[in-house]
This record gives sequence, structure tokens and C-alpha cells, in this order.
Amino acid sequence: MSELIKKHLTKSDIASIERLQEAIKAGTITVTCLGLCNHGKSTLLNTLIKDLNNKTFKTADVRETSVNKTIEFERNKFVDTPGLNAKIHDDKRVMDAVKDSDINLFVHTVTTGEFVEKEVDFLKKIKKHWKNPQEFIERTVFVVSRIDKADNEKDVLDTIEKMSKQIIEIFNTAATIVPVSAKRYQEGVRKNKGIMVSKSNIEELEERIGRLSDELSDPIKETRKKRLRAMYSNLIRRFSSNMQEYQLEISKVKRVEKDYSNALSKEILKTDNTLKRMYSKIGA
Ligand SMILES: Nc1nc2c(ncn2[C@@H]2O[C@H](COP(=O)(O)OP(=O)(O)OP(=O)(O)O)[C@@H](O)[C@H]2O)c(=O)[nH]1
Ligand SMILES: [Mg+2]
Repeated sequence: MSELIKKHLTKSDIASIERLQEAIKAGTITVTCLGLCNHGKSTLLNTLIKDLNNKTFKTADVRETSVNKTIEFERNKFVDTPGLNAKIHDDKRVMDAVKDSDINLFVHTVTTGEFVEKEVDFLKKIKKHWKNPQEFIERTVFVVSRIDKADNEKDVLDTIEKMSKQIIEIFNTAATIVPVSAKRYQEGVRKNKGIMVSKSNIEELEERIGRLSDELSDPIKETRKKRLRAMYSNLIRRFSSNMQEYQLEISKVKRVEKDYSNALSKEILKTDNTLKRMYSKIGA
């Protein structure tokens, strides 16, 4: 980007444009984790980036994540977001992250049962405001978390069925739902117990993300180019509206200058006439 253009942009404009330009070049795919507070988003992301000590994305039993955090791992950029129900302004942060995202992991804890009102509201908001809600569903994996906490497998299946119906009711289309246990996976790896790893279903989720990344690689590049084009059009619109304001300002200044110069000419003429009269009186 030329220095001349940069001079007219805000820091955040420049950051957004450079982020998108880099993403188009590098081809990394952004995976964003969202969902209610305390449903296991950060623990899941740590698991996916193989940080089994949960040091990268902070985790806790209380509301923990309050800002969006991004970590690059292999071909993906993983983004953690604050819980949907935490604070009102958090919802906007989540929505912004989803707008910038390529693949979403909507995390929902199995023991909560079906989606609660807050989650349904968020999904309805997406359905209402998204240009292409079908595309959101195609790029989203609904992750049923903490299946180690479920009493039995039937409870997990029941919850999945209810969630599936709710998604169809909102979006009129079926979605991918994957049940997992990040804890079981982490323990399985630590204790070298293959059965725990396989029952955690994390590998299945990784495969899904990998497959989606492959399938969406070209459309994602196209989406990013579209986003970049939209950003440029916005800037051009902003520049031309600024330009109109400047032109208005210039014509105002010119008018004042003209009025002043007219008044000055009149004043000079008046003084000139007075002098002429005085000279003729004294016979000069
Ligand atoms: N049993 C069990 N507990 C889990 C699992 N995943 C996460 N937890 C626990 O759930 C709690 C919340 O996990 P976080 O990963 O911090 O949840 P979060 O959704 O990021 O929470 P916020 O950042 O506050 O929105 C922590 O105590 C985790 O240890 C799991 O698979 N099984
Ligand atoms: Mg968190």
C-alpha cells in the first residue's frame, strides 16, 4: 500500500486490509470458536493446537475469556471468543469474529441439553443479518462438548437430536454436529491410552475441520477477495464524501474571500472619491 494512501487511513483500516492481504497470500484458514460462557471453547482450542496443559487459551470454571485471541497452528488460525452470555458488548465481539471467520466451531455443553434461549437468539440474529445463512451452516461445525460428563450415550444422542431440530427450525437446513470430550483426549494422550483418545472424538473433529478446510480453500480465498473489495469500496465512498466536504469548505472560503475583496474595492472607491472631492475644494 502506498504511503500516500496510508496517510488517509486509520490504523484499524490499515490493519484490516493488511490482515486480509496476508491471509489471501498465505492461504491460512481461520477457525473461530464461539458459544456460551464456560462451555469449553478455550479447552477445545488448546486441545486442537496440542497444548494439553491449557496454557495458550486461558480456561477456568468462571467467565474467563473476555477478548478475542488468535493463535496460528499449522494451516489454521484459531480464534477464541468471549462467552455469548457474558457481557452485552461481548456479543458484538463474537459477531465481528464470526464475520471475519472461515470455519466456526459453535460449542455447546452436552449437560445443558438443547440450545438455550441465548444461543437460539444468536443463531436467529445470524439467520436474519447474514447475506447467505446457508453458507454460515456449511462453514459451521456444532460441537457438543464435555461428553465425558453425560450419564450415558443416549443422553448425548438425545441432545444432538434436539439441537439438530432447533437448527433446522431456524435455518431450514441440517448442520454438522460432532460430540467431543477435550478432557478425555488430553488425559488419553497424557496416559497414552488410545481408547480414551478415540472415544474423545477429537480426531473426528480434526478430520472434519481438515476436510472443510480443503473443500472451502478456493471459496474462502474468493470470500476474502470479496471482503477486500468491499473494504476498498467503503474507503472510496468515505474518501469521496470527505472530498465533497472539503470542496464545500473551499467554496465557502472562496465566497468569504470574494465578499471581502468586493467590500475592500468599495472602500477604496469611497476613499478615492472623498479625496477627489477634497482636492477639488482646495483647488488642487
Ligand atoms: N469434564 C470436562 N470438563 C471440561 C471439558 N472441556 C472443558 N472443561 C471444563 O469446563 C470449564 C470451562 O472451560 P473453558 O474452556 O474455560 O470454557 P470457555 O467456554 O472458554 O469459557 P469462557 O472463556 O468463560 O467463555 C473448565 O473448568 C474446563 O476444565 C471436557 O471436555 N470435559
Ligand atoms: Mg474461554
